[in-house]
Amino acid sequence: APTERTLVLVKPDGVRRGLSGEILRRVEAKGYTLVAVELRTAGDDVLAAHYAEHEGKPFYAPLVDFMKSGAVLAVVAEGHRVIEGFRSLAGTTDPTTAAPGTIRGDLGRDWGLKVQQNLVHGSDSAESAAREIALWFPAL
Ligand code: DAT
Ligand code: MG
Repeated sequence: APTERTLVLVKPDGVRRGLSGEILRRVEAKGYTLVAVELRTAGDDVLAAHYAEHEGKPFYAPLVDFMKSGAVLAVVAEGHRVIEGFRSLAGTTDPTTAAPGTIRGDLGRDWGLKVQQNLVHGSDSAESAAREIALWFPAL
């Protein structure tokens, strides 16, 4: 089967809390390969494109502000069914109810803010992964 790729972001809360290594450890421990890893500060252009599906939602502006609040670790991970597999490792969106054993369930915190600071992003489909990888890593 052709190998699949996904875009993972360690969000600014994860980088700030020193969890980048722990998150990458879980990705690698699952057997996925790291294809690209880059620490960077995201600008409005990249974030507007990345979160285009959420434009107009009440959490959109706080989400973009949060994503600009510090460095983001952008990662391309590769492996069989890695798109689904990383979503499973990450857990559901809300860290309070995300299952224990997942990144968000074990490590995420709900601060009662306007946006969920849930440590990671993972592409949600093959189409999203292709679009997001091209956006964050145009050279790949
Ligand atoms: P996911 O990151 O699980 O794919 P999403 O794509 O629906 O979730 O939303 C993108 C991000 O926006 C999410 O990680 C956190 C924030 N968010 C989503 N829904 C929210 C809500 N109802 N209230 C606050 N923040 C939310
Ligand atoms: Mg999403």
